[in-house]
Amino acid sequence: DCHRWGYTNTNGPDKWCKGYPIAAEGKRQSPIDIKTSDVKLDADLKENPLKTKYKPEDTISLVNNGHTITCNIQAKSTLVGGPIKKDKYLLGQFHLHWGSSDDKGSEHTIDGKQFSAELHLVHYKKEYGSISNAADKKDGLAVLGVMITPGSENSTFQKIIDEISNLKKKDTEITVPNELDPASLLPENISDYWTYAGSLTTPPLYETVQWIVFKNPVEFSTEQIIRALCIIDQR
Ligand code: SG7
Ligand code: ZN
Repeated sequence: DCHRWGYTNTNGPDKWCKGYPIAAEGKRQSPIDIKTSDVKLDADLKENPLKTKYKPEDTISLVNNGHTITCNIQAKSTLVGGPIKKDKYLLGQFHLHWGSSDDKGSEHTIDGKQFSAELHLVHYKKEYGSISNAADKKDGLAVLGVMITPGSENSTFQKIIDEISNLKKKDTEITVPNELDPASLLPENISDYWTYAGSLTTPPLYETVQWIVFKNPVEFSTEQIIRALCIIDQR
């Protein structure tokens, strides 16, 4: 069944809960609309700030799973603090969600506003060893969500765009030697974020994700957003 879900009218997000019992009964399903007038300030988060220690990667692996292109990396970068407190989480992969135009695409919305695209940097708790092993553990994952707005070209994302013509077929994977610094995908001021306990946004929709959605967006060029679209139709 995993192969049948998608983003069309007949197999889109509102139909996923059928095959995935967690979503059907879930109490903490993602994505959500973040209502800025309802959020509460948590003083503990200020005392123990979120910290990324991101390191450049030299080899990346790109996978087309039929839903998006995921960039798997060698988990040298770490995330601590903020809602995950003293635990150490490692950055295992990142991927993007997009839409059919500049005003559609992000999964989370902020006061109802949707952004052009949304970048997810997926971290897993170190002791679980991998994303796949952590994915069904209660405290397994922490995902950073970055809103993408149209603007100047992002040179790090461009390194991925340059490879995607080799990924047109579903279930293809390529490994490329490529110097890539994930820190350049983060917005300014990472201490400005909203956080909540949620889920994977795609099947199997496990409720194991601590979401950290940044207030400040990052710019990609419209051309870059469109190029991603040409490979996989997520509309
Ligand atoms: C994308 O989003 C892929 C998935 C990812 C999923 O479809 O990047 O990764 C793999 C290995 O297929 O699932 C467990 C996982 O990372 C959901 O991720 S998300 O909740 O951050 N959107
Ligand atoms: Zn995602």
